Amino acid sequence: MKRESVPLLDFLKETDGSILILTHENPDGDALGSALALYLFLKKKGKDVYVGCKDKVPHFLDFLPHVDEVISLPDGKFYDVGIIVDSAGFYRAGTEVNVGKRIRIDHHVGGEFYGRYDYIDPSAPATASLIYELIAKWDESAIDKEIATCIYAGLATDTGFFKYSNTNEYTFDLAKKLVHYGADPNYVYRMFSERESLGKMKLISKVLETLKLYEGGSVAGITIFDRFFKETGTQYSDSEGLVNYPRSLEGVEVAFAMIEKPEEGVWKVSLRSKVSADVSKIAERLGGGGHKYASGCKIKAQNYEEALDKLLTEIRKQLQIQGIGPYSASSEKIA
Ligand SMILES: [Mn+2]
Repeated sequence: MKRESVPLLDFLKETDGSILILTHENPDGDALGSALALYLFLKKKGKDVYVGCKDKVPHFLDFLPHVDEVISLPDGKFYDVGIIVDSAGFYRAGTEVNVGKRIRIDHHVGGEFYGRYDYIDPSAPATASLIYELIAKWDESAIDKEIATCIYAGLATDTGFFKYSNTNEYTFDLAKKLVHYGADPNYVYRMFSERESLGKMKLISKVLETLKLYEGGSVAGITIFDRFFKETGTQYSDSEGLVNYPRSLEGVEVAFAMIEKPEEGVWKVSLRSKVSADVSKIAERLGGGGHKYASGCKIKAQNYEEALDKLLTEIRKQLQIQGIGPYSASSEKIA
């Protein structure tokens, strides 16, 4: 379902109440980039606006302009309006949210709806691109280097720095505009991808030891046990992006990462597809959601084996429904 930006635009122009912009827990570049871009813009427009998140800003995003203004939620305050970005619903905030009107800006398929001010477009490469559209319709001249950098960071990270299937003419067109307004592609890439710690490298090494193939090589997965974080002095946010290792194997169509979360008693699962599998269907059947190529869910189980079994059962089901076998370059048609 596609929702228009105009009702939201009119609402934001008129409102004089307090506005809290918030992201999902464990924010990624698109979530925080989108939230900060909208926050900086609305501040310029004289709005009483705040930006918040349950988790501490992760190291790989601490270069974003004005991250020190991100409020740690819950903060016990009431806001007239809450705008959640890049999330299928307010439940994704992972914390109590005390707001009057609820609004969602997002590019995920499905999820919760809060009314006519929601701005949702699953065809958008990133939530950040929706933020751009919203701002451009209001006052494009307000886009400065800081706002452009935040939007660019969201667009770049959600497209895997312009290589995933959501990379198209529009994506480059928008990137060009953002660079024109002052975003520096090399700076954003270096800040995001080339500031790893030695601990993170040791974590990757441990995680790669768990790499396994299933279903004749069309499925690959890694497991991140909680003890790995302790052994390497890393934390949960360091697991971001590791699912791309199993995806990079030849022949793999569905890749997954299972992350142990003992404090919640669940296994957090990240799912990725390479060409044709729709991993959002797998995630949805396990109580999660996302996009065709990138989705996630949480699995409750007595132990690791049970969680893995639940996951593999749903992956197998989806591959059967779609009639997908091991993928190779020669089987990919160039249309
Ligand atoms: Mn996104």
